[in-house]
Amino acid sequence: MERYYQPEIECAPREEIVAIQNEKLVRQVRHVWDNVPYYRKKMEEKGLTPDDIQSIDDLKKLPFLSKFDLRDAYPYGLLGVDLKDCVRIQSTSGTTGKRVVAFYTQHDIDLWEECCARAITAAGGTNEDVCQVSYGYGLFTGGPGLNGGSHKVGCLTVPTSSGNTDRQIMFIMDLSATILCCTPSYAAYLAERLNEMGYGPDDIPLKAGIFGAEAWSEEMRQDIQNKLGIKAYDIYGLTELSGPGVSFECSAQSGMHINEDHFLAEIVDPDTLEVLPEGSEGELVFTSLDKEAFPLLRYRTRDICRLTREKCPCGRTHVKMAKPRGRSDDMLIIRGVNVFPSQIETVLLNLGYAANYLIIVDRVNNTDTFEVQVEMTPEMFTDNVGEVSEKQRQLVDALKSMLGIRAKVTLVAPKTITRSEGKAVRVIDRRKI
Ligand code: DLL
Repeated sequence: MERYYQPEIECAPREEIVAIQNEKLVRQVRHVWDNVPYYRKKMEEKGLTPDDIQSIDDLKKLPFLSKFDLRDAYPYGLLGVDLKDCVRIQSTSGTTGKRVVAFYTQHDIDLWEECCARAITAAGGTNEDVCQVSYGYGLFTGGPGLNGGSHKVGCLTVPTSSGNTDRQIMFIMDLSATILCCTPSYAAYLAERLNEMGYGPDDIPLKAGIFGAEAWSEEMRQDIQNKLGIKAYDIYGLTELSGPGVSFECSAQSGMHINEDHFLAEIVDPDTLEVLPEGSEGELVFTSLDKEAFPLLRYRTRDICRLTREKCPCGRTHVKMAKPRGRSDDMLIIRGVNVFPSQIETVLLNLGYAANYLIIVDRVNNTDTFEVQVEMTPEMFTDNVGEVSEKQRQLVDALKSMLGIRAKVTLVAPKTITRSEGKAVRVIDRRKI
């Protein structure tokens, strides 16, 4: 049976959702105009006033915001309320330049946690569940967001945060945790450890996982589901818009419903910025319709994906986004060819490897070098040189047919590639060092 946290809005007829969006957009543009001089200036430069925005059809007139603006306006330049009305900040784990700092009023926290509660309920969560939150707590939004959502649903919340894998497993087994929230790469690691400790899918009390914060393939979903004996649900979000819960999967597991009463989505061509028709692949752009403290309009996420309004069997009416292929900035350009790490993951899992790999790119004599280190599973580990080179050849061919370019494949012994407890680091690009 499909469960909903707020059925009246999650399953509302399309006209009702559009009416809510129209009303909220007009109000939000006025709020930003009145309170965020940085964005008001951008509107003025385009000759716009709030009166030009009467409905969501006018959205395309508004200027975009990008990560560049966030850095430019750091830390307070995009704040929409007095600092005394803010109750929290969260921040990204950005490795280059300034971190993004997002601000929240109590109202913003409530709506964020509600979005996470919708995701947990869609994964079957009720007040009878034990929900272990193994996303990091602190500045990262994963832990605090799912923690708040879990409280709202009434689950017994186990705030383990990330890391200390043996303790995670102790709590899962001793408290009979039924829902696990963490990154997919950490879920894969927990599954590996549980299996090594002799727990098969039927011994593990978990029934659902809510995994996101990084790109993961359909093959990885199957692998985690089989090893943990659960149904694995994708969840998406970003700090700039609140955190996890901007969109989430339902039982159909075929794309994530965007919480359209709070976030208006567009797909644009990343080069021309032209809005693309439904179904096209492009950059995801979001407008937050009712956030007070950090009200971003037309924010360019750099995530590449597509939207679909096909009717969903779960009964929800909100638009769905496909799994993002990864950020446009995760995309590697190797010898002129676009390569997403998630494509490599697909190849590996299809050939029976686990998602333990590292991509190393460099430039030697003006030519890109491209190496993929792949960890053998214990079952395939062998000292037989002939067998190893046969496996390598098979991988080189499979990668070539997926990507169109040749990689050097190095097979490494089990357990030699560092496991991730949060977002996995899969790429070393020495060209940038
Ligand atoms: O990763 C928020 C989050 C926490 C989402 C927990 C889901 C679960 P940031 O650290 O700001 O926020 O990173 C946001 O991560 O723009 C995407 O590129 C990527 N991302 C997030 N969820 C997914 C997903 C959190 N389900 C950036 N699939 C986003 C693919 C994802 N990429």
